Amino acid sequence: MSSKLTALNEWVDQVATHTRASQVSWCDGSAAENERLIAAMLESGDLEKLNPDTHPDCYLHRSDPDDVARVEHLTFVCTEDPDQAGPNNNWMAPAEAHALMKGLFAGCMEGRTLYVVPYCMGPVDSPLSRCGVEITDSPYVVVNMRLMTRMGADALARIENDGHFVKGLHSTGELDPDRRYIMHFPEELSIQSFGSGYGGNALLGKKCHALRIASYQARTEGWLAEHMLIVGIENPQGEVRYVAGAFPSACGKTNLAMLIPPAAYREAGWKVWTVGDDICWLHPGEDGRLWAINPEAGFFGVAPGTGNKTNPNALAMLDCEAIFTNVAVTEDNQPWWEGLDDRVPAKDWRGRDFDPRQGPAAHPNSRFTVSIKRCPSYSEVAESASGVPIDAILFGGRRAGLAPLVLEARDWRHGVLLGAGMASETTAAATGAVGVVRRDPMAMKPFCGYNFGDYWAHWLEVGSKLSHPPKIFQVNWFRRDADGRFIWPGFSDNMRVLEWVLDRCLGQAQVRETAVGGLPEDGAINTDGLEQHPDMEALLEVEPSAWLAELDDIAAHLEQFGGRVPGELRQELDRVATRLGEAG
Ligand code: GTP
Ligand code: SPV
Ligand code: MN
Repeated sequence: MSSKLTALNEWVDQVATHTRASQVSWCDGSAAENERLIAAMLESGDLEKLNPDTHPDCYLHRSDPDDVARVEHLTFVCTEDPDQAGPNNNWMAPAEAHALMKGLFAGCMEGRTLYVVPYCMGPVDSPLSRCGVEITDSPYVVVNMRLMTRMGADALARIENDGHFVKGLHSTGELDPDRRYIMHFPEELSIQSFGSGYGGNALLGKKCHALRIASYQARTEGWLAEHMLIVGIENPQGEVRYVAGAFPSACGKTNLAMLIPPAAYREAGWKVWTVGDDICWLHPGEDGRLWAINPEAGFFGVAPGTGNKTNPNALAMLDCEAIFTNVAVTEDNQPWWEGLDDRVPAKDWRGRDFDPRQGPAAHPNSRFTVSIKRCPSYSEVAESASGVPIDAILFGGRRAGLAPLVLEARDWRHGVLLGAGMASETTAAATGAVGVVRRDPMAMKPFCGYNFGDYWAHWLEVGSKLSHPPKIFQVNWFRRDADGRFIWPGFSDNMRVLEWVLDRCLGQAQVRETAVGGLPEDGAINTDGLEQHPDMEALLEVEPSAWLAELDDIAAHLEQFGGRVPGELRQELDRVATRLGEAG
């Protein structure tokens, strides 16, 4: 190994000694290595083979029933100064966190193999990409990282070139929820995760590196690391425009990223191109626009609700070379989840005979892992070193009331306020109560690696550098009627909102200015061909008294961040409140 990799080798040796790993295995990302790992996991029971006729090379993993989602209360940002982490994060002093983790990791890999997983977030040849190395004792993590990132030999070569990388240390430990911590040390560019084998807790390239650590780095380097999908919309003239969208976990990013336009749109020549479904790194370009790359190479997507009507592109990519975590299976061993079809599954996510009295068959946060290249709408530009230029940014939440289907920000500063003021109903993506409205600014509440006050200031700062900033919109696909039914059809019909958004970017579609932002004029959202005519009045309703109360609540939320909240943001909030008061 070259001298440039000395630091890496020393770290691996040190960890192997401390954890008393029986073997060290450097992962090259090859197909042969993947096959060996899968064979071993079939042997150990970590994986089960799914029906090879219907789902060749697909596997099921059943996680520990107490380890099924991200654990926000056990996730920490450990900076010297607690104000650096901010009230939006759990904080622990670095020395204390290191001592705690050292104790947990001591001897934890005895009898186990330590895998060294070099990975690159973003195209290996892009200056915008960043590398890391995850040490893990979980072969499940290795095979998932191979699908989710550019993992192996190419990444290692880039690390050798760069001379630096983010250090991630992971062990599943005993999967004891009382001995589980996800620690971030942004000042050291390192992560330590113990006691969970699940998704965002264990695949350290994803939320830990590409969001928490990257957002911290991005702040000092002048860019943004965001919880956003990236989608390209091609119009009948063949022009492609790119939209980025921040929606909280399990609020529709994957679905919007690969939507199939309604029939009339397809016939007219509209196409949708998938660039990314979860994470987006945004860089101001020399042309004054904002350019985006997807640092990931695969999807770790929500299974429930994925069906032929809602997301046919996802189904098409899931019939080969996919890993399913905590889904149910049918009699003939096909993966199954609620919303897939009307078959009755044989076994639930825990492997028990399915009994509806014991709850849903698939865990509500059951997921699939698959390479982005298997997506029928995959866009080659996902490999572009410079990324794609963004025309519009969407901030979306899951809100039964209040938030209209779509709302246009007056300008960047107002858009930052819309993002900072986001709230959404909690979902099964994290442990804890589901369906509770909470503030989730920019969909980054669980993922921002530093103080939200500084983060909003940074958003304003980035915007001030753009001569052609994207237009910002708020969207809500989840408004409900008095009976609790969604009043917007959603999924492919979200194309109708995207069309209006893109027309607005060209200054074309009709808008009605209101105190809280721009709403589509009557008839400006195309509803032709919908089976049921949606109640557009209800979807676009902005109720002044409810909004005044909301603005008060947003103001109280901002106050938690005290002096770190940029004055401009407070002034913007006052302006909106004043306009609303005058209008009322
Ligand atoms: P993470 O991977 O957790 O970050 O989530 P995500 O934002 O990618 O969410 P995803 O697209 O997987 O959607 C989560 C759930 O919302 C699924 O059950 C979807 O079926 C459902 N969903 C997505 N889009 C819509 C929509 O437009 N309308 C409705 N009613 N449900 C939707
Ligand atoms: C999310 O919870 O937002 C996810 C899944 O995308 S995880 O990788 O577990 O964070
Ligand atoms: Mn996510």
